[in-house]
Amino acid sequence: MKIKIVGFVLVIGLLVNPMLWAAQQQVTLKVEGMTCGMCPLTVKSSLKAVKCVSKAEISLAEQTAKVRFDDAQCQVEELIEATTRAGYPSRLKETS
Ligand SMILES: [Cu+2]
Repeated sequence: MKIKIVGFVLVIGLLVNPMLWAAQQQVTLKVEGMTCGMCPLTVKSSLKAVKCVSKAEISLAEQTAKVRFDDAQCQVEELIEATTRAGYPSRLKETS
């Protein structure tokens, strides 16, 4: 009986709290055109400006951007668009 109640409360909690539905996803983008130490900062801020992004780690050496975002709020295409608009065209390298 007690377990049933706990289960019921959990289900209601899931239904009323959309935050629990949010799915974090991490992708690696291959970013082109980064040539100096300032470039990764520009790429990072362009990604952070996208509302669904919670974390962006840019590697100048590897020419990549590891991005954590909420895929309930936006798609990878928006991330690619953001870096491209900032002057650094990117494409999806891997999903994890
Ligand atoms: Cu630069």
